[in-house]
Amino acid sequence: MNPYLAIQPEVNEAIAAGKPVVALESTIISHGMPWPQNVETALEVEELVRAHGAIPATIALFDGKCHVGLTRQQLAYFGQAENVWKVSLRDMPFVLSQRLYGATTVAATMRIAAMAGIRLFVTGGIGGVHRGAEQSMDISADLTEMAQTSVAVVSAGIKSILDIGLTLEYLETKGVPVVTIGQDALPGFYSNQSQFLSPLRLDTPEQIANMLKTKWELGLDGSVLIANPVPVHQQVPNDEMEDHIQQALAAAITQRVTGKDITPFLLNYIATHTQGESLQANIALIKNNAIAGAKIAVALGAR
Ligand code: PSU
Ligand code: MN
Repeated sequence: MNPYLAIQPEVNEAIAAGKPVVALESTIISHGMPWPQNVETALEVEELVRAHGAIPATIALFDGKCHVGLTRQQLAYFGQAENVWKVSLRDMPFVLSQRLYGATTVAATMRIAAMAGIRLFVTGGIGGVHRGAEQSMDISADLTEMAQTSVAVVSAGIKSILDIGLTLEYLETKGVPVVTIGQDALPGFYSNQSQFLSPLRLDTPEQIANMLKTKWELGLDGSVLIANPVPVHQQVPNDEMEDHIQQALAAAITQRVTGKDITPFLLNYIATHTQGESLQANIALIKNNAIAGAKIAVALGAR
């Protein structure tokens, strides 16, 4: 047993018994959404996973360990405390050895889920290749992690604060399949459409579970990006978001925001400047992803 892992008993039993488990990240709670909606949403997401037959395991760092499965109190702490680090792979050894509080990104959550034996992970949006990356080289460690760690990721597509085309190219280079549930267009996070076709499409949780199993049985390590469109009545159309995104990107440059602070800055700027409309879409899509993810985990477990 890995000495840095602390798995909640319920989660541990489910993993040991081969029952469906869905990993959840904590950066979205601490750095991706404002309080109190962040905590309310995190609790609702856990409930939805349970209601659809799987055990939720929210992942975060504290007391020098990678915790897999949080109590309500721990979850609430991560939604309110100001001293929580945003932890991607490179930050893990520092935050653990210093015994700090760390909220895990997609990359760090995937790695810890894999250590614990969980194969499916649900989030809102992944990090990717940023606009202007040909100059800044800002490419999220989420992508390199997806290339090597065998945990499937359910997201609402690729967010248009990123360069969607370059992110798709990067995933193709790294051998990461991108499959959209139930439609031909790749969803654009806030909107159920982006300007890109999805490289792949499947329509049922069973088909997706089959594809995951086939990939991993072939010995092709790494993730699959499962794109789940936001429900149409809860989306914010792309052209409406684009203005806000442009302003957010300009503000990030003026305020000299760099490195790991860029993504939280953009998310916060957009949420503030859309009078919460984007936040409502964000909440709707993550709940929608929780349901889809639980169904895929159940189908994966039934095989
Ligand atoms: N995109 C969102 N919401 C989020 C994030 C991305 O719509 O909360 C978070 C995720 O935790 C993701 C991280 O893994 O931001 C990516 O950060 P970076 O771009 O610094 O790698
Ligand atoms: Mn970055």
